[in-house]
Amino acid sequence: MNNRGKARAYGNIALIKYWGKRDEKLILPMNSSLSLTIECFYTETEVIFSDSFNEDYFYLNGKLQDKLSTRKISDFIDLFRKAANINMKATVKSTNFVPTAAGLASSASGFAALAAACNVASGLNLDHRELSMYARQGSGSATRSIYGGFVEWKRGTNEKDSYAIPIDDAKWDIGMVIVIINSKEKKISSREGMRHTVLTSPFYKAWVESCERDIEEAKLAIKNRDFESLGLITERNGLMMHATMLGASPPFCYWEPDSVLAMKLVRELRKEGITCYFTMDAGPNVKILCRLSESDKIKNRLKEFFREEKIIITGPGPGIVLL
Ligand code: FM0
Repeated sequence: MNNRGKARAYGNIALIKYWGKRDEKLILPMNSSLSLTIECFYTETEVIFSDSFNEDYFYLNGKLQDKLSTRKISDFIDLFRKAANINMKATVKSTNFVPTAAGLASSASGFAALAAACNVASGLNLDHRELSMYARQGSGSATRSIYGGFVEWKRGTNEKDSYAIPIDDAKWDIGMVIVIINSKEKKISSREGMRHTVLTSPFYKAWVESCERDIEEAKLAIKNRDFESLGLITERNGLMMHATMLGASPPFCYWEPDSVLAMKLVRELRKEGITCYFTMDAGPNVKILCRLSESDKIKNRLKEFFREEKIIITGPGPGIVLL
């Protein structure tokens, strides 16, 4: 046992979304999802186990965190402590590396980095597949951040076969342009939003069925390097996820007027021959799947309406890195 581990994990953006759990404790999803790991945003986390600690300490960006957020980290580390028979408390130091002024935060890179660091510190030495199942229990989207490029998180049939697998390294002129749109409204967490949707939206069943089709078509498009098909599937899948929320009771919506503006601009760019497609998650930001070689052109158009520092270009990111 090392007692210490440090790792980096990158964020990911889902093209086929995870939206809804069939088991809230084990974080088992209703449907399989597919994402692109991105290099512009990552988390570095160090975990140290020691007999000299009286409790768990969690530092985020250099600041000691309160009881509530430390509790979430403690519960997650308990999974490793239990499996490796460790009784020691831990100190966790985590840093988010985010493009300036972005306001992006990610539980995906956070829990993937924490899982990878715990894996080393606990001496468990799990392989990537097992590690993705541990990360899953911190946050669903973290399952996919274990790997780079295009990644599938398999729905599975039980807690032992719901894990991520790498699909393709995405090194074929794939990129994203992220438009940061500030929201004045209080955010509904994805955890809360998806729970409410599963419970109340009559569109939910149709969503899960559509995902079955979308994920197969998306994987085929990646295999054939058919970027246009992949983009169209991405766009319709994202829109359908947001439609489930509009059908919830009471309904809710993450879009801001500027989100709609960015989405319209993507459709205009497409008419002009630039292949790019939008998707949105549990917030107002718009993520544009594009050819990395065309990302500057896309940024230039967006600059007519959005401040330059709010437009971030990124290529595909790698899987977890041990530090
Ligand atoms: O990433 O309740 O992982 O597939 O980003 O922690 O399991 O924060 F658009 C929404 C991510 C959801 C789609 O949810 O939820 C996606 C979303 P948790 P997450």
